[in-house]
Amino acid sequence: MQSAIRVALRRGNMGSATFARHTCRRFAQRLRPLVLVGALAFVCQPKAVAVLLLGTGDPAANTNAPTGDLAGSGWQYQGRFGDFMGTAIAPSFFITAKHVGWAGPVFTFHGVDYDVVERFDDRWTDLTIWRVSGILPTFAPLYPREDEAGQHLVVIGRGSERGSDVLKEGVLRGWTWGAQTHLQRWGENAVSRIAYAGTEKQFLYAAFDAAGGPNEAHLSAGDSGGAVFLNDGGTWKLAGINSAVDGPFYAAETRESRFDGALTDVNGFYASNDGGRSFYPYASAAPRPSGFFAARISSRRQWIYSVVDPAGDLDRDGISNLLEYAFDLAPEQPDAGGLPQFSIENGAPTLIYRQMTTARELRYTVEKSTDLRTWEPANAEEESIDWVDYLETFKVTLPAASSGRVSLRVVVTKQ
Ligand SMILES: [Ca+2]
Ligand SMILES: [Ca+2]
Repeated sequence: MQSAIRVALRRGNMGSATFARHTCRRFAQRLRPLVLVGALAFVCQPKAVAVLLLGTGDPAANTNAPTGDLAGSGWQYQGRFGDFMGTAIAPSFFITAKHVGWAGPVFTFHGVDYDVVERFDDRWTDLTIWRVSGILPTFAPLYPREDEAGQHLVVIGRGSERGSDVLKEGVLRGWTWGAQTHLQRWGENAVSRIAYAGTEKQFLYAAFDAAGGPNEAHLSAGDSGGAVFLNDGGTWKLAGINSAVDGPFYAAETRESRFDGALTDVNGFYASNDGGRSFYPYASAAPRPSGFFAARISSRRQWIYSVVDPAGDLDRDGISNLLEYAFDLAPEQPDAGGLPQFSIENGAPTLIYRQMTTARELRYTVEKSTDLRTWEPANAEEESIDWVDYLETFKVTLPAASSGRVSLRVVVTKQ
């Protein structure tokens, strides 16, 4: 896949970049991938369990598409991928959690089996896009903005029942993970905050609050690949892929007391960073619910569009989806800046452009032409002039002797 953008011969400075700055923060929680794992994270032993509800342990609860205000909130975009789930996101693509791996030969969507034919792992997050043979009849729009915190959500997973009560000094704190029934179930929650495990690896985090409504939902092993939807001005859009939960927990300072569960308050229980050799207590003054992590779609949507339709132009601004990704632009709307900028400095033609340092699959090549028909490598001096998070800005300078008409362009090649 190759795409090129020609830069107009005009003076000007680099437009105002509108990218969000992402700050690396340490991941405070212990993450529990939503498949059962060995000592190392993401060693996959698929075992499907599901959305647990605060208000009821009824195994049949919320196992049909939601209605009323929640009608159309993502249930219609869900398919089955082995014991797990995937969400249709393009005519021949679905997205799921990377750590579930190859879960089966087909994606079953609206009762039809589609052969799974190609895999695209996200290098940075727990997302994998799979291509299927054939055309899926419908697919989910992607949530387009990084403003998810505080929003109400609908989460869908494949399911189990609530397990046994977890009590602390006689008070109900939640439930262990229960019997696995592989039923698809939906629940509700809210995005408590965005959790970061590095610049690119971002999650929507939702806490299992005791004050939540009856549909307040938590996740458990096997909900991996299920989906979180947010309502964007009346349209439900895919915002997250179920990835991990807090845990495991220890009832006492013993390895044998380990359990997994959905807890509205973890205080009084213990955590361990070394598999049960040493422990520390949860002991905050306020109730501290456990929660789940969904791989964030909005921060990876450029990559997603570059996979499912690289030559397409979603916002019809003349910039292909691949180039929107390459230059960190908004695939859904025309951008005010961020494109390569040509100028003349002290008689020397220069080009300033940005690279996504995290897009290791992209190759950026600067080319020059004197007639806009024949292009050749610029072979010019290139220096890095700025680097903020995942965006590095380069300045390419041709010798001042390059007189006459000359054009420069950046060719982006996807490997
Ligand atoms: Ca575009
Ligand atoms: Ca755009």
